[in-house]
Amino acid sequence: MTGKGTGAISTIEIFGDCAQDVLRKIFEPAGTRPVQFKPGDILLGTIRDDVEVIDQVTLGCEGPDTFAIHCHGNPLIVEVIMQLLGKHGASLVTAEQLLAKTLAAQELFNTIAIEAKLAQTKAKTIEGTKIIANQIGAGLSEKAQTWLDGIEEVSLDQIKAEAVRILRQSQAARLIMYGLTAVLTGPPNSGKSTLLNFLAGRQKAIVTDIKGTTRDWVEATCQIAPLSVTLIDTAGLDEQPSEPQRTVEQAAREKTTEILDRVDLVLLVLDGSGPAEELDGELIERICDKQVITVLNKSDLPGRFDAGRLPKFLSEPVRISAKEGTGIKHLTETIRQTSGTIDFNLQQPVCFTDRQENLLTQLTNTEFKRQAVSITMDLLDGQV
Ligand SMILES: Nc1nc2c(ncn2[C@@H]2O[C@H](COP(=O)(O)OP(=O)(O)OP(=O)(O)O)[C@@H](O)[C@H]2O)c(=O)[nH]1
Ligand SMILES: [Mg+2]
Repeated sequence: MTGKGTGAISTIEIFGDCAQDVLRKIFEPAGTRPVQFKPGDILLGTIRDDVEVIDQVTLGCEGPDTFAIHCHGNPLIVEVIMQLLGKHGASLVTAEQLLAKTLAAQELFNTIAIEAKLAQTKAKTIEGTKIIANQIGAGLSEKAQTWLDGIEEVSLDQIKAEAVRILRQSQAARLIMYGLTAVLTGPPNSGKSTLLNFLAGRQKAIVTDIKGTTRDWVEATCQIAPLSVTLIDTAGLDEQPSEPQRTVEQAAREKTTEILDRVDLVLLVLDGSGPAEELDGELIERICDKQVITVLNKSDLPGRFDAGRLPKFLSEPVRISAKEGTGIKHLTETIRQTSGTIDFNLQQPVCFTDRQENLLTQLTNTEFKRQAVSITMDLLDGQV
């Protein structure tokens, strides 16, 4: 139940029909009286593997089938106790599975509320936690309940249109809740690493005036409220790598293209103080169907860059100086704008799990009202 780091105490929860039988094999109470494992009792004793003492612990008897072992907080001790429990037949579940089971047993919450409580722990920003909290009594729960309550009056087309809107809103919501990943790419020496360092607020990546400084990719996180942005700085891509560097160049290129495939946003960083160079062909191919922000860097130097020569699919460039920090506000606004997260209404209904997304997608394709009712009921009360 506790984190994986070192602490004073760690807690291991054991539950299920045979929990007591397993405990009797590994827990030896202090004192001579036989133990009853009565709910409410807190027992002092040792965890033992046969005759070998693993740790002195307290055992909280939380219910007839639920117990909490409070051991010393060294992760190695926790690991040994977990293995011992496994040896005696306990199976390992994640804290999330346990929470889901506990909440479901209480029958107080609908499925969306349980999913919200689980998702809360993963949200990357405070705005993300608010979006999720808003889906419990209001938001998605309320919308689904309104569909069910008004099923006689509301048309199927209206429900489908609303489901489409919720799915659309959810794309930006997901970025706010779970974070946005952006890659810094472009020709060598354009200032990608300088920009990463500026946005991260510290010197994460090495900066030099030598082309090809960055080879391995470098990651840093920065807050561009309401977003938590993971920035990935990559090797500059050059059409003609120099001969002795070719193997390293090739490996760096492969890594960059792999990263480009999985990011939400591309920041194409170009040197605005030089002439508009020919962009790498493979790079263009990779990014042409992605969300791209063109960044013209080094605006503190006289500009010789002819933006008219840029490929047509690229948007109007944002001019910045990563070295002096000018234009950064415009850049962060453009990141919010492009990701659809600017002025995002945290109260609106959105989906935040794959299960919800699948059901809403099914809803957009449904032909009959009774099918819509069953999907909506599933949305509210289906299996977590
Ligand atoms: N004048 C000026 N120089 C800059 C600016 N941004 C970066 N530079 C300089 O440009 C050079 C290259 O900067 P880097 O950040 O290493 O460039 P990069 O794109 O990461 O280069 P590679 O890793 O080789 O692809 C360094 O000498 C920086 O100091 C800027 O806004 N203005
Ligand atoms: Mg670099």
